[in-house]
Amino acid sequence: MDMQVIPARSENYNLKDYQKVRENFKWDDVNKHFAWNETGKVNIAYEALDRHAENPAKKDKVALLYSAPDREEQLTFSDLSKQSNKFANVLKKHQVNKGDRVFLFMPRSPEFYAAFFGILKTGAIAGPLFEAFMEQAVRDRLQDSEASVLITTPELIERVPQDELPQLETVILVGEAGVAHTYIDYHTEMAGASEAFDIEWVDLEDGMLLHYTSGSTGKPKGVYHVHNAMIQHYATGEWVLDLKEDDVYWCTADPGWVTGTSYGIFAPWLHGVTNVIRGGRFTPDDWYETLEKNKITVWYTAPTALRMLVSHGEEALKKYDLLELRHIMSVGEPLNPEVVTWGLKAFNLRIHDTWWMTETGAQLIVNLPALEIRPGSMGKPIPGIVASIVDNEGNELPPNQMGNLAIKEGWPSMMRQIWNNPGKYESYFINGWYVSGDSAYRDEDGYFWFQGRLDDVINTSGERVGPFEVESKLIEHPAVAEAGVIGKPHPERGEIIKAFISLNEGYEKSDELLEEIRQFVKTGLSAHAAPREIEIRDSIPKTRSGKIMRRLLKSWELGLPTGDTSTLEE
Ligand code: 6R9
Repeated sequence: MDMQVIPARSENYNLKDYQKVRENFKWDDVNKHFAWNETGKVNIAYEALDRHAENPAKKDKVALLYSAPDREEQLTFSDLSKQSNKFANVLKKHQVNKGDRVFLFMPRSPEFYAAFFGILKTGAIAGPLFEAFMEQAVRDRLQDSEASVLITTPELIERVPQDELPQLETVILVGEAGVAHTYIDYHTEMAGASEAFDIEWVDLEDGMLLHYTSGSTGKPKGVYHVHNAMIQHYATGEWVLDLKEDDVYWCTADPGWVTGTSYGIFAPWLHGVTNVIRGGRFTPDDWYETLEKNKITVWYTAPTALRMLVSHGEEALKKYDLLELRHIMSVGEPLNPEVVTWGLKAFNLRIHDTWWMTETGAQLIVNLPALEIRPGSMGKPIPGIVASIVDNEGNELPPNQMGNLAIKEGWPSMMRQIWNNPGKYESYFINGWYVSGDSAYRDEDGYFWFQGRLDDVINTSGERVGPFEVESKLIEHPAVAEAGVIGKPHPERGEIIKAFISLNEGYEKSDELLEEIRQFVKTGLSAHAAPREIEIRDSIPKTRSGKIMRRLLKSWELGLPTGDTSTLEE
């Protein structure tokens, strides 16, 4: 087969000799980059902020370069270190202790990042939530985690059903200074708080982060990460993000998603690099403007965004001067080979695909600057990671055979628990392998090729949506009797959400009703979980044990053979 190959970058990279590095690599070698290696005292907030704030050569460097349509702000490492100290003091005043869950439900803003690190400095566990979440999504996560403190805004507080959250003791509102009469006001509290804080030293295996993510069954699960993950955030920051002292880095992901924490917060700041934070939703021109205005050098984004830029056309791009941009990466869904080819032409740069998951905490299979790219492939495992394709019993399969993409258990940033659900956690592991739920194959040269999800999880514009959550919301609507939800392939968004429903007695099909049902999910759960297409059927296919046969719905939708339907209910 004639395969297109994009040669490795010619600069002198640390990982030039990939195979040699892989063979000699030990995770312990990364430890020497951290203060705790000498002091024995651990806290990721110290390594990412305070260490730089204590360094005379670093303290006045811009850490956070914030730009939103209505606000521009720069915070140095020293500023951010002090702001987060203040917030840690605010939390202490409200009795927050190590291990408590403190949630953030607010847009990206300087206050978000100060609060986030303030939480970590108390030894508490931070839980960032997407600002797009509606009441039910917020309730499920705050209930499951038993969060005792929530930081949110006057606009979003309406979506927090406080009477159903008995364990939620404290709500802090970030709005106009002083307006939060009946709540604790962020700005008032911060004004009265000290800039000095005795950071809580923790163990590498102590918790720091809870990210909720969707599976194919049940409610979203709380993926629990510990401070030890910093080892891998740091290492991949060097190898994959290719961060250098003078870089201006931009990760477009929201911190409600794991990419927005591991790579929107930790990796750049562990390296002491200037990090651009851009709030709000953006049009293609906003992307280009942000890149140009901030002279961004390293950019981590997602296929959906890149596909939007492709369809926006090359003329638009010509208006901008993006000569500073030197390194681009992508994550979240398959990166189409055409987009990689477009990137070469449009930016004269390679776009480096990276594969990982909320559960894995950091990148695992990637295209390193030092390796040639085979467009369409996710690349190869980073040093320290053993990846393979296994069958359902956990036996390795030979090259070019499709199977479960699996990782040998025990890398630094691996999740340590599913919150309150040990059984779920155990179910990820078979025969020493972490089984990802993705199907893939590996070619003879060790490149991995993504094929699809093996479960029913939907990936729409890079966001994981659990069909069960959407189905549950749909059947709360009085007109809906049953619902089955699938991902339907879509050229720009990867997949869109399609719902099949049956109606209760007394309801007639109409466009108004369908729109009402769509809005019901949108305002009850979240905009990205609302089905773009709804189809009414007399009944929804189920197994004899009552499980919705999404696989069958999908085959119908795509006009594919329906396969084994022996368990289908009459
Ligand atoms: C970081 C993140 C994980 C799922 C994963 C897979 C899909 C992620 C991908 C990719 C193809 C890539 N995915 N990266 N598919 N190529 N480079 O995305 O975490 O939100 O938990 O999603 O996303 O299906 O299993 P998360």
